[in-house]
Amino acid sequence: MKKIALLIIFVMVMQVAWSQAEANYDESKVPDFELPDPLKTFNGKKIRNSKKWTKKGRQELLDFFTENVYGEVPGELKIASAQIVEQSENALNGKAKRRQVELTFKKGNRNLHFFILMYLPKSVEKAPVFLGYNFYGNHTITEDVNVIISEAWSRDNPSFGIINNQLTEQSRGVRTNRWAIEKMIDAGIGLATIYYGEVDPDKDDFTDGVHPFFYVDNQQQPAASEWGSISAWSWGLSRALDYFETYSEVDENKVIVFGHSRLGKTSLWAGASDERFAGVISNCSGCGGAALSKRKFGETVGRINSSFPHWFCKNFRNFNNNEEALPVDQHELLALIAPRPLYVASAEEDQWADPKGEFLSAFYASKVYDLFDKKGITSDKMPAVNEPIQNTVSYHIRTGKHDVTDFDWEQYINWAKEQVLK
Ligand code: GTR
Repeated sequence: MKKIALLIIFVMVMQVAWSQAEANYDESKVPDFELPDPLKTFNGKKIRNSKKWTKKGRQELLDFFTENVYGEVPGELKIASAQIVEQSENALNGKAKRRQVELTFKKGNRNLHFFILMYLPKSVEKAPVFLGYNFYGNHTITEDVNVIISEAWSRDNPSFGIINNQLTEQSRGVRTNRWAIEKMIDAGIGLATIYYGEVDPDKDDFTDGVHPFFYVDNQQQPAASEWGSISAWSWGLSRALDYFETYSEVDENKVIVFGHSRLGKTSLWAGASDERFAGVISNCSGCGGAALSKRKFGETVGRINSSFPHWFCKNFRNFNNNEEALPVDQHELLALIAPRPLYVASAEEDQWADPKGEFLSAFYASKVYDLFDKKGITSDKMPAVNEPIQNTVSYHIRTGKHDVTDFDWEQYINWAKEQVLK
């Protein structure tokens, strides 16, 4: 038994080593590729104004990304009930209000619950918020002992004390470094966060989470054009926004959706597919997020679909090792967010996510922002590290690794004040 376990671990380690070894990190080996022009329709017609973009170009791109990349949501599922299960007027040493809201969804005999943890500035009656998922439960983002520990499945992380797929007291506060809550509150912006595993556990299993709510007959998994996990997580963010529309303490017109890494891919898709989000932040989102797929630098479409078969819809696999065949690229995902403010950020040591590809994507998306007279990224030359470019489309690359830091939040807060809240 022990030998088999060791063998399995060995094979897994080798797979990871192989997948990383295979990745290209050499700029001179980036293939020649032609990027699709977002200002041309699929049959080659030029898009000359924002009206044509919104009606034609945007719509056909949105349809393509829906059916071939992230997958469509197969139906509607509304909030069955929303309950504030815990609150305080004196959180964070009296700086903020805390609210914990449970949203419940029902269909047949199925139930789904997720909890939104909010810290809201006392100085504002109806607060703008950053809305973003966390990786290991709401209780990990703060030391606050009142934050409810999720009962949902979690990936193990022994260094955080997470074993047997369960979240416990031991992991309280282990991710405080990624959430500059006090800086947000000081700037008059709230934070709303949700544990993503409550909407859909992050594993290749379509029997749990929200997916099965829409199965017909004996369906076991979504159809090829239907939603993977990223689309399911985005769905959850939109439901949180539905809730804010009914909730007086949050300004539903000033909700900025944020996400890191796989959850940055999620925030981009949420912002692209739901135009109610007032602004979008993608932190180190990489392949299938902000990075251009056709550069094949770092993680590739084939790699991501084999390591994480549940993230995208099955149709996306048609482009495994076949990025040339993609009639779109990720700059067009970013363009779907226009004319709303967008912030793309990278980290210097996060080559797996292709910082240059993330930057160029923001640059090429800016063409669409131009149609709306909104300033994007005006040069294709990458800025120096730690020197943000802040316009309606913003970008920075900071020193350090794949992570979310105070530096990142300082930029997001600054940009939010200038571009979203004014
Ligand atoms: C990596 C994956 C990336 C990124 C990251 C994360 O293993 O290859 O695409 O999403 O996980 O979400 O932390």
